[in-house]
Amino acid sequence: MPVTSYAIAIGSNRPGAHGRPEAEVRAAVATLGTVIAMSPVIATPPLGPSSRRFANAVALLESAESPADLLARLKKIERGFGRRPGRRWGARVIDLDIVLWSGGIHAESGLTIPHPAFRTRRFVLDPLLALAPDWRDPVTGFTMRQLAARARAVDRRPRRS
Ligand code: PH2
Ligand code: MG
Ligand code: MG
Repeated sequence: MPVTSYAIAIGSNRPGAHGRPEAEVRAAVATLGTVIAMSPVIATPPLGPSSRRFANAVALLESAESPADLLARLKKIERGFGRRPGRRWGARVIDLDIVLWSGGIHAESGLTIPHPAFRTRRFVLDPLLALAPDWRDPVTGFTMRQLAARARAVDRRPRRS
């Protein structure tokens, strides 16, 4: 395959062999390969049932791997960091998700790119905004700048009880 760009979201909310979650995130990025840019590592409140805060970041990776091959390699890295299959959304040492790639829409055998849930997740959109504000989501046509602004607006909306 020709070299393509991938946006990888990295998350950790459990200490591991490298130390605190932020150190796990940085160590994971160091194993990814040709990382051409990395966002700041941010602390985020957990979305979902886990009670621990996350360290999150996004890295831009260049690779000639197919999406399926890259996914298999990311799973291997997760296992190497001590991640074990368990409760969905449980605390994890490392989570590596493919969010976007320069190949557009990809949907096959258990892997959907763009990541189906990234458009509402500020812990993905805020770091992406820092790296690739003009990258356009091939599904909605919105740029990362627009998606991040929409997600911020939703967070500001007053909640009814
Ligand atoms: N990942 C999840 C579920 N919830 N919350 C935050 N803040 N950051 C994450 O990376 C995250 C989450 C499932 O992968
Ligand atoms: Mg995830
Ligand atoms: Mg994952």
